[in-house]
Amino acid sequence: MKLDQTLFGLAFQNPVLLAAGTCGFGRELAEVTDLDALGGFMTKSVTVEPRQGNPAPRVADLPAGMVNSIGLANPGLDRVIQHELPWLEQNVRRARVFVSVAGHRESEYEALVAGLDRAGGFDGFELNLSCPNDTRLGGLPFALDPEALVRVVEACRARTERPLLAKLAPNAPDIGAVARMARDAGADGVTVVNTLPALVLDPTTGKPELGAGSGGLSGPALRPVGVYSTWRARRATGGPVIGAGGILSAADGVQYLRAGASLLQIGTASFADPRAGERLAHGLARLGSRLGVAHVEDMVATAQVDWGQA
Ligand code: RRO
Repeated sequence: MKLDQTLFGLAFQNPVLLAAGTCGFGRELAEVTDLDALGGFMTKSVTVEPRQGNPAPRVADLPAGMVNSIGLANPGLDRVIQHELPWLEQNVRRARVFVSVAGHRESEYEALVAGLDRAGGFDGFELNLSCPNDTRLGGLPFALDPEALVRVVEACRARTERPLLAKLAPNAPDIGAVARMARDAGADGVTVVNTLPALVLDPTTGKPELGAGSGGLSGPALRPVGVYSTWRARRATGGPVIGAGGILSAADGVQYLRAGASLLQIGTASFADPRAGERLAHGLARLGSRLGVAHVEDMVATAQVDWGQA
């Protein structure tokens, strides 16, 4: 099965991207893997000011995944422009790079997109509207507040002509409707899903295992939620949808493609194996051919689910 596609006016050599927050800005990973073997990657979410992140422990391992509360640790807008983007411009050729941006206020997203847009070294934006660990000044993430979501996407759309993706939350009451709103507000595509709010307690002390308290669940436990969300988002928008959540094997990737994802993101899997992305791309090509599919686009949205069934 051939894996190349053109989406958002960009050529992707394969559909495998690394999820935001799982590969920093690419530098460390470049020492152990070939970034240019990937379809692309999303950077760690960038905020206007640098963030130290949350107290340790930041990660709890579970039998079917993990819970994290990193707390948006990142070097901040200025340093990303001065230090990270020039490195990406020099060192990444074929992989597509999306800068993930996050904030508390609409004005922060707008400032991030406007500031970054003047720089080179990347192809598009992913608006992180769904971080479970840094909600808006005591409120909900943007992806769970439809009016705020529409305002922030519209404001960012006005600031860039680069591809603009909206990363949504799995715990929205109707993720199809949210995806539709994001598209109507100007997003070129949606990424589904971010991690699911979760709490792990020490049964003896009753205290949370994570330094920050609650966190976000990722890994295999999240996979059916991601596949479902992909299917709903694709039905509601007609695509493009980027699927994320618990993808490890080629069979997992095929589930997401069939549900309607044009591109895939892997996250938790690449913590265990930094070359998981490369392996997934090879595995998808082989499995697709075994299933008799000539081109990856022919597999997208081929799920045999009746609307009444789900
Ligand atoms: O940094 C984090 O704690 C974090 C973010 Br910004 C996010 O979007 N999703 C997540 O699981 N962790």
